[in-house]
Amino acid sequence: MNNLKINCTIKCFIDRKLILILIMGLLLISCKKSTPLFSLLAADKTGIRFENSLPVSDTGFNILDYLYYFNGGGVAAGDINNDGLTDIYLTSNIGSNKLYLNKGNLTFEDITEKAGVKGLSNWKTGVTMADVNGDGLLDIYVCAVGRYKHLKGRNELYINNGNLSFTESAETYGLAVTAFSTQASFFDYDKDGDLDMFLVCHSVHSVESYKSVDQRKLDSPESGDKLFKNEQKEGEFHFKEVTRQGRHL
Ligand SMILES: [Ca+2]
Ligand SMILES: [Ca+2]
Ligand SMILES: [Ca+2]
Repeated sequence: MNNLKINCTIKCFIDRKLILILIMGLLLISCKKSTPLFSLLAADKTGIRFENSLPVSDTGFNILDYLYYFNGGGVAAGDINNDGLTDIYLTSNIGSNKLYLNKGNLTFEDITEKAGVKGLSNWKTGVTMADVNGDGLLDIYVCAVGRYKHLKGRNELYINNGNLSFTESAETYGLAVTAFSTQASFFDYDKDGDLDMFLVCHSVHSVESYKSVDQRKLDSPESGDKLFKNEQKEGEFHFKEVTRQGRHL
């Protein structure tokens, strides 16, 4: 009986000791200062001073007129001069877009003006970097909203000249889309070696849109997503809209 009591006391002591060690271990882990994964760098250090400002007092155009007013702009990151450093392009809804050249050590130079890429439209939405013409240099495709209230604009394609300047060529390439464009993606959907484009568009509904479901089958030039085929491999630097054919792929 006495032996049993002694064994039980020893076991309880060991159990309590284990629990104490466990608690101390947990306390040590929780006291250890965690290192954040990211650090916020000041604009003075990086040289990136960009703000997508929208006036809230402009009664001529606001979220009541346009549901997507606060959707924001866009950003694309890519190496425009093939120096191994990632450069950054930002779109502003109503201000100037900005192109920042990476100079190394996380410092950037604003080359928007000399590169000729500040934007032509008065409501820009998104941006994509892709080598649209397949010459080994990243080009820039900017999405915009056009033909709505006072908004005048179209999507813009900036072809990289290889000397830190770009030439706006959307008309030439068949990509000067006037619509409720949100964002474009370039990918080779037909696997012929050139980049095709899928364009995501938003829509501004009117009362007339609440009608028969058959309306879903109707095309709208401004709303609805669009697919464009690159005909470079067919010998032309031109894109052709194939949205209807794309529905059957
Ligand atoms: Ca670069
Ligand atoms: Ca290119
Ligand atoms: Ca293709």
